[in-house]
Amino acid sequence: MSADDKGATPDDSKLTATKRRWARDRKFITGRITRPETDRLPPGQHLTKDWPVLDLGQTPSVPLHHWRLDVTGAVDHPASWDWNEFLKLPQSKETTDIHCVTTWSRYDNDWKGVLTHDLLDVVMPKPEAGFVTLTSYDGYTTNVPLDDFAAPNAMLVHTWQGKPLTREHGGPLRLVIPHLYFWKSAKWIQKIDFMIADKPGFWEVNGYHNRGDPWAEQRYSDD
Ligand SMILES: Nc1nc2c(c(=O)[nH]1)N[C@H]1C(S)=C(S)[C@@H](COP(=O)(O)O)O[C@H]1N2
Ligand SMILES: [Mo]
Repeated sequence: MSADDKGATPDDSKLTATKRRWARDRKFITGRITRPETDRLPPGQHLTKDWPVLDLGQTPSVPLHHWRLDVTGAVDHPASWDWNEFLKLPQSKETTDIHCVTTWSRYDNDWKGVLTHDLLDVVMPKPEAGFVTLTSYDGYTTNVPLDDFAAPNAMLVHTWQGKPLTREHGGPLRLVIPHLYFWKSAKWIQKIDFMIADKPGFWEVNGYHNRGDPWAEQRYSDD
């Protein structure tokens, strides 16, 4: 991480306070229930052609020669890959849509990277693993059920529209889980921890839904 990234704890920012208030007021909820099979655009979303940047006020800089991805927890084969080792995993392409809880969606993003499926084949989660916690180089965390992490089109991406993923969008490597709201797609990913018990991440303890299905409008937690 670069010098300007050190020190600040992300959770007292203005943006976080605003989003906490949105959760309390249940902003953007339409109450319509739809399905991905029939409705490409989830309820309460609008399309955007550009790609907005959202973060907690920090853009960590991780030089490739310092970069590592750790895979820990309830797996048969824990891993700690450097960049070259990571690129030796099977590489795939996917084209998927983005749905952000702040109501923008962006269609047809061309990604390249490693399918979570292919990662799971290498590390082999133990039968008791049911959840995954993602930790990022900016200190961000988010949690997903293992079944969502293992979705056929979920992937760890390093390339968008044929170009290296920019730093502001989470380069060198971020997660993309297309069927959940985009806050689950951790940028600047550093660690993938396989868990027996679920552990809510940053937005999940700040009023956001634990799962985040856009078609069911799972924007905020129920309490
Ligand atoms: N490490 C990290 N990942 C993150 C975030 C973050 O602040 N830090 N923000 C999340 C949120 S709320 C959204 S909407 C998307 C934004 O990704 P983008 O900036 O590429 O659009 O990243 C998600 N992943
Ligand atoms: Mo977001």
